[in-house]
Amino acid sequence: MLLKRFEAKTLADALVRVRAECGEEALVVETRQTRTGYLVVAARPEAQLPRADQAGSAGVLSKWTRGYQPLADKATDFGMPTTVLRAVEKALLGTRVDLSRPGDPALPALASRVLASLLRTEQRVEAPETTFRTIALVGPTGVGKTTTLAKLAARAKDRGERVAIVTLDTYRMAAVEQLRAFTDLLAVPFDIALTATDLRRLLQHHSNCDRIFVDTTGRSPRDRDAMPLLEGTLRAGKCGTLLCLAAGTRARDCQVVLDAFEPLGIDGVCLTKWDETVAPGEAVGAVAERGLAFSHICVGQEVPADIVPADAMAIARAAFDCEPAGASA
Ligand SMILES: Nc1nc2c(ncn2[C@@H]2O[C@H](COP(=O)(O)OP(=O)(O)O)[C@@H](O)[C@H]2O)c(=O)[nH]1
Ligand SMILES: [Mg+2]
Repeated sequence: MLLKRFEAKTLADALVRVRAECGEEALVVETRQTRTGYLVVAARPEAQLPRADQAGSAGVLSKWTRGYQPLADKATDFGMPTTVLRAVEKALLGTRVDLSRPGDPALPALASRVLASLLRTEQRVEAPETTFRTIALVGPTGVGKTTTLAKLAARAKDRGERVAIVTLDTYRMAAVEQLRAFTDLLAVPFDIALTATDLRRLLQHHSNCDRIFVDTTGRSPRDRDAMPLLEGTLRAGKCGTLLCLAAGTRARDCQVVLDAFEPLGIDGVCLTKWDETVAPGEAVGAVAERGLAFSHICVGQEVPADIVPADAMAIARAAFDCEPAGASA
């Protein structure tokens, strides 16, 4: 069960119990006064989603409850997988909202909170004190790795951090020139690493920097030989890894990309090109089903403006209300 109920004489006592059992990160879905005290419904942080590609047809074919139907329709249009929507519906049955008929005004907000509790976020990328100092951007070709790196580097510089940029992408000369022009503009050091040893040396050289961003060559997820090499290089540099995934990628293709890049150890996912799709839910669902965390959402080509840190509530609201998460985040 995704949600757990806590009852106590006072609200404070109920919240203490929530914290003790679900941890500081627990998301309170609902608070209610009862005849004997207070009831708090909270989402368990360890709640696991079923994977759509492994779930078979269980629960997929049956109808939605009448109350949930309009929300499920919106979220389906948004691309959210049925398995995720079914998990949210099941959790809502444990709350006081009335699912037997449409129109309960509390439902959209509550459904969003439940969905948000299933979406993890990775915030260390922009945290002031961080273990996340060296950050590599990986992903398929053309998804916006270099653009996202430029946005993140500019934001870090804006916060007053000392930034350096290293690229492993020497596959295309134009890619190096693209980054060089940007680093000149930002006035931050820029280096090229050809090997794992190079990368280690350069990271050592920039050890006075607060944040080092590492750009990588785009890899087709089906290029099996390339991945171990990239993995070895990034491991040598002890890099945190952000996967760039285009928000409009279809669920099946997301699975292929995630399968290919998961061995690198993905710390966070940047959903890029959110502005180019009306159905980012397939990508959102695929990432959430694996328990991976969302790091940022990229909403356009402009550097550094078109990026927002991922906000689980904003994504969930977008799914149910069809508001763009980039706008409401
Ligand atoms: N619309 C849109 N375009 C983007 C976004 N991020 C990157 N792009 C564009 O996608 C293209 C490829 O970007 P690039 O950073 O070179 O991709 P890379 O090959 O993964 O490094 C460029 O034209 C970028 O301007 C985004 O969030 N929205
Ligand atoms: Mg690039």
